[in-house]
Amino acid sequence: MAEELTPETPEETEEQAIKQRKNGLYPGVSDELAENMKSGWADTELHDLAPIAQADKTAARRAALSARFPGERLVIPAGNLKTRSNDTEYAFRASTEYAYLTGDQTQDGVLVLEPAAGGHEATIYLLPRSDRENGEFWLDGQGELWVGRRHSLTEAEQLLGIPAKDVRELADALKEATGPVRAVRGHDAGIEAALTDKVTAERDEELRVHLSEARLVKDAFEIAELEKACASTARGFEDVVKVLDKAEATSERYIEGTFFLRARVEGNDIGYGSICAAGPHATTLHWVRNDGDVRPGDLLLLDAGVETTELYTADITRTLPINGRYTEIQRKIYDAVYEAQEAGIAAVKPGAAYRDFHDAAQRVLTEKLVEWGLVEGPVERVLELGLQRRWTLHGTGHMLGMDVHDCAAARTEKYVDTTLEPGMCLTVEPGLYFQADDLTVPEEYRGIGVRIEDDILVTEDGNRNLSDALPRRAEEVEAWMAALKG
Ligand SMILES: [Mn+2]
Repeated sequence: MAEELTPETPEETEEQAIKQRKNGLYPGVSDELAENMKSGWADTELHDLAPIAQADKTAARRAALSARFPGERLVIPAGNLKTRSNDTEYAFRASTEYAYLTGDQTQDGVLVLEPAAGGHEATIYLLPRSDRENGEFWLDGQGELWVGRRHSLTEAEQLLGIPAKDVRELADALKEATGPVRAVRGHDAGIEAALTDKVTAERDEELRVHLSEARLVKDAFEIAELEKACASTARGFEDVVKVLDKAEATSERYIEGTFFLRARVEGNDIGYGSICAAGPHATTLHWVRNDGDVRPGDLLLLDAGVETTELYTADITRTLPINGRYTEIQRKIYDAVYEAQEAGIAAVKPGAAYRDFHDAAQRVLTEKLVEWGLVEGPVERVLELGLQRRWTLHGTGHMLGMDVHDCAAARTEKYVDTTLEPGMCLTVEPGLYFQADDLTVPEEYRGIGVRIEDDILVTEDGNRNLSDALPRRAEEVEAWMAALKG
């Protein structure tokens, strides 16, 4: 086998040298070293592993998927590494569909449900442990010596409760497969290439839609994960309040970095780019450059969420006075948004229309805008024409789960036109935004943006605010900040 490491032709020499350079490996391997590296390694196989905590839940999710598409082969890839620059990659994050159905997060993994008597047989295709004999262990960029130990296929089977096979055999197996196939697209170009003459965009979209709608109602494991995400996020917000003086001395980046530290220590990552918007940046809905000044007297709009190790994210916004006290005009706008959010949260209950909480919050905001003389009433006229939207800008919330904008592929009748059910989790996040250059409002309003966002679980008898560890009422925010700053 050592011969394989020895280049045979000049072209291969160059090719191999490039590959080795790309992987940061030393070119030129003697037969003696190649032989030496094959042996002297302990057997580290793990035995009798207990299944992962959500194994019974992922099995139930696969059973629901199986029942929806009888007799069809279903292919759900985890996805591959994405290049950031040259030979460096972004941190890997498994596709939501794959993680939801397997509980696994391994790059290049693929779940396949194959039609069988009584439903489907599931197989998870993974890269096995690195071979020591052929040198891939230490000469390949994805060898375990470079990227760390993987689970063996036997270990993966025990953990996930799904039979496992070598993913390098999958593309050929799919090419030879007969019968109807559907795949989740957009994650694994190699798998898609193997299926190119077997799938259609329309049928694949039906699979994607099903997996989005399946996640609308959360099971007990998912609710516990969302609780964890909210608890970690609340601690991240506390971390930020404690270092606002350091942010004042530097920039919004200090806030971003502080929150990220909490996300990485307690979870997998942030669930989306943190919006750390001080002063007039708060009026930019997706301000993620986070390179601005943090000034006492201004507001900080912080919209951020920790994603747990099992990939469930929180999505919380607080708008805080940087020096600890709201000014009169800031407080007036803040209280209006708070009142709108209260009305929105009150409208979240089983049997209510999904649109109700949005309508309730928009009505309160519109009443305030009319009352302040910023738009001419009556309120009904403003709502009908949507004139309030110059300052309310966005919808009042969305489903929350593994994706921050969860279940995004669900059909309208299953999402925005649906009625709420226990187990659904959504954000309620009204806001008011007065752009710094908005000449239609008095000068004192300009450059102020306020949003308050909480994560609300629909329960049997109403709702539960999963993010209520963080204060919302203005005077409670001020007292909380004063206590944290000591
Ligand atoms: Mn949100």
